[in-house]
Amino acid sequence: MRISRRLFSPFSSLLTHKLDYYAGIRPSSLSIQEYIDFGRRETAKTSFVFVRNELLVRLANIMKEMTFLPPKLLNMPSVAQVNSWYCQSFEDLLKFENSEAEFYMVSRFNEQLKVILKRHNDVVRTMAAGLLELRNAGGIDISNEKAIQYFLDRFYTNRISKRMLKNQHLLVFGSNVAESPNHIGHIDPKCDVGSVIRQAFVEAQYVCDYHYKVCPPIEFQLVNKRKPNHPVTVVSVPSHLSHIMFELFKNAMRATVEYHPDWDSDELPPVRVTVICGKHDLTVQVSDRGGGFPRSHLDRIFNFMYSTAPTPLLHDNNQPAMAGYGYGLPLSRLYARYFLGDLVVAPMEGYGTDAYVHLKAIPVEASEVLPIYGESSRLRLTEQVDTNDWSHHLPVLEQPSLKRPDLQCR
Ligand code: W6P
Repeated sequence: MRISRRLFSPFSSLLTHKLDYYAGIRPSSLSIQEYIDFGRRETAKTSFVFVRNELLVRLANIMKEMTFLPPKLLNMPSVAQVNSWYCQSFEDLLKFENSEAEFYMVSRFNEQLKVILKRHNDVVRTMAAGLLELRNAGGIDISNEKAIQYFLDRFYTNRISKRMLKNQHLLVFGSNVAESPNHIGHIDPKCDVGSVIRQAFVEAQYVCDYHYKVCPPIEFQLVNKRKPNHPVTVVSVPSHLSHIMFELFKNAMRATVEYHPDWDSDELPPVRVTVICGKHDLTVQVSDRGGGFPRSHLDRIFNFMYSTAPTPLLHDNNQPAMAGYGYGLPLSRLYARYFLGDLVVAPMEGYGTDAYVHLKAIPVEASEVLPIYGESSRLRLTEQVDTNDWSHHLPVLEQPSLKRPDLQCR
C-alpha cells in the first residue's frame, strides 16, 4: 500500500480508484481468428469502444503488478520513468472513457494512440537501464531476481499485446496503412513461412558478415504435411515470426563462427532449417554446429537480468549488435508464447544446438496468452516461495556478472 501511494503520488484518488476498477477486470484474450473477424466485421466506432476499454484493462492489470515489484527496483530512475509513462497513458485513455463514438472523437482517440505508441517506444531499453541501475547499486539477490524475471515476462507480454491491439485498430480502422491489401492489420492470413524465414536469414547474414567477415550458409527444408508439395502458409503475424527467426539465426551463426575460428564461409557447417507444418503445429527447427553449451546454462539465455549487458554493445554506424548482447532470446520466446506457441532451445554440449519454434497452425487455436493481475500474481511477486523439496544440491547461482553474457562454452 505504502509503495502504491508513493508511486501514484501524482495520481488523484479518482485515478487510483479507476486503476483498481480496471485492474479488477480480466483482460479478454483474442485468438488470431477473432482478430481477423473483428477486422472484417467491426467498424471504426465499435473498435474504438472495444479497444478503449480493453487497453484500460490491460494497462491497469500490469500497472497493479508493477506496484508489487521490490521497492529498490521501483526507485531506480529509469523504472520510475517507465512507470510515469504508464501513469500518463492511463490518464490519457481515461479521458475517452465516457466519450460518444463519434467520428471526430474516434479520430482524436486514434491520434492519442499514436502518441502513446511513440511514448512507449523505448520501454524495453529503459527497463533494461533500470535493471543495470539496480545492479550497480548492488541491489540484486537471487530471491528478487526470480520475482523480477516473473514480472518482466508478464510485463513484456502485456506490452506486446497492447501494441498488437493499438496497431490492429490503427491499421484496420485508422489512417495507418497495412503492409499489403491482403493483410488484416499486422496479420497475414496467408503468411508464406518459407519466405519470412529466408528473409530473416539474409538479414542475420548481413549482420554476421559485418561482424565476423564470414557467415555459415543455410540449408533449408520445408515440408507441408497438411497439403504435400504446397508452400507452407499460416495465419500469423509476420513481424513476430521474423523477429524470432532473426534472433535465432544470429545466435546460431555466432556460435558456428566462434566455434570454428579462421574458417571460411564455405567451410563452415551450415545452419540447418527444417520447417514442418502439421495439422495443429507449425515447427521450425534451427540446428547449428556451434559447439552447444552445458544444459546448466539454459536458464541464463532466457534470463533478463543475465542478458543485461552493462553497455549495450551496439555497433558503430548504427549497425545492429550481434547475438547475445540483449533481450533477443527472452523476448523472442515471449513473442512465440504470445499466441500459444513456444521457443525451445536444446543444446548438445560439444557439438551444437537445436532451437525449435512452435506456432499454432490453426487460427482459432492461436489465442493470446495474457497476464492477469490477482492474488496469485501478487503472491508470486512478493512472497519468497523458494521450495526446497528435491534432494539434489541446488545450483549456486552466479550473480549476473558484469562481463557480457557468454553463451558459448567450449
Ligand atoms: C548456441 C546458443 C544458441 C541460442 C539460441 C539458438 C541457437 C544457439 N546456438 O550456441
